Amino acid sequence: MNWKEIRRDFPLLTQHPDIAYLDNAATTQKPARVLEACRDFYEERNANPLRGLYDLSQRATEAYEQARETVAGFVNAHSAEEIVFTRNATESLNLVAFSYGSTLRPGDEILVSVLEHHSNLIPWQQAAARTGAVLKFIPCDPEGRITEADVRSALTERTRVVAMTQVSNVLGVENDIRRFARLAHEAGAVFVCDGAQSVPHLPVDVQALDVDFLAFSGHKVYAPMGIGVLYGRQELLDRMPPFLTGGEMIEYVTRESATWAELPHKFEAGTVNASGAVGLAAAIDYCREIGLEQIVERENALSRVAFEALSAVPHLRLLGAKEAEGHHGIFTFTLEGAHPHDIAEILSADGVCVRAGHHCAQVLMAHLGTPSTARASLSFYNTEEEIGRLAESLRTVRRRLGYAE
Ligand code: 7TS
Repeated sequence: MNWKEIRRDFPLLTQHPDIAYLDNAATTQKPARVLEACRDFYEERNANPLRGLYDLSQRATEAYEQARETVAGFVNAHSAEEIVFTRNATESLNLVAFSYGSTLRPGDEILVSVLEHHSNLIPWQQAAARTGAVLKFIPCDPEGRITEADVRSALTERTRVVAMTQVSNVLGVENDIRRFARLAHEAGAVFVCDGAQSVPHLPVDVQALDVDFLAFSGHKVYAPMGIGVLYGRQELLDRMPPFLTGGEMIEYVTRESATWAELPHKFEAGTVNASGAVGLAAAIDYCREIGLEQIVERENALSRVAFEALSAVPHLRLLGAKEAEGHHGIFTFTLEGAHPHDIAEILSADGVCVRAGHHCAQVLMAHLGTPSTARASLSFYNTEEEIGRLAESLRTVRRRLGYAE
């Protein structure tokens, strides 16, 4: 695999060779192919999909529904009806928490882990507040690991929902979703998987994992911003009330009431982001052409380089797993005596992009006793040279802040 050549598929990276983009957990860069697919939609097929009877609108509808088929195949859904397009993982998780969450009763229990991004926490806090359900937390150890015993001891006969991320956006640790979903099902609960950080980096198969819902964002998997996915098991989606209401999601409307459209349209109110969906399909095709296995291998190799390089930086403390394999390309760290925002600003002056702050995971930060960290996150298009720049720049931070060494 010629990774140098693959990197040239990304116009922003080519046009800005001075930038070492290491914030891929926040969003990824876009290959030219994806940008062209979006442009092609607007130049060749643009009309409001799912409405018009004329040819152009039908072409728009076909492109949109073809994208849904591509996504369904990518996550191995049973059918395309199980794929709902949303704006992002956040909206997908809100949809589940609002709609499936409306079936919760006072005293029912919702389980989340302390690793969760706020997008897989606040919607459940709100669902609990609306219904009288109780929100409970599964703890993790200092390296971010959650064991089967942790999940077993949190489950009760009142647990109705277990919502958990597959890969932590802070620590990069991977949860054993297949096993935890089985435990949830044995307890009579549904399992909601936040795939925002796993779908871009691992093959994710909803049938093999046996999850009831999977949420992810297009923009983290080389597609445009503004398109996201919710996979839901058909029998559950069928029984759930709509989330947003209005045009396109209805079957029949009177002055007083309405009936709902078939899946997945029941959950797609209003004009959809067809060009985004087409861009997402192009991004999936692109990743498949490189090969998911190759992507995993390449990102593991880069992870080993980053783990070694960061471990050798004086005064740096790496959070999470004590070996490269447990990171999935995500490296969160503190540097003694340096505020993470100062680290990010100093690195930025050297052209190195990293994220600093609580990473929208304040419960985890409180659990770990660290209010704020810096984070570098990798993609297959990153290079060993960029990781070297990161480590070199980090070595200068304390000096630039006025420390003797
Ligand atoms: N879930 C996880 C695990 C995430 O990492 C993120 C975004 C989301 C949900 C929400 O995704 P969105 O596309 O709806 O915003 N995570 C990050 C991050 O780590 N830095 O910026 C965004």
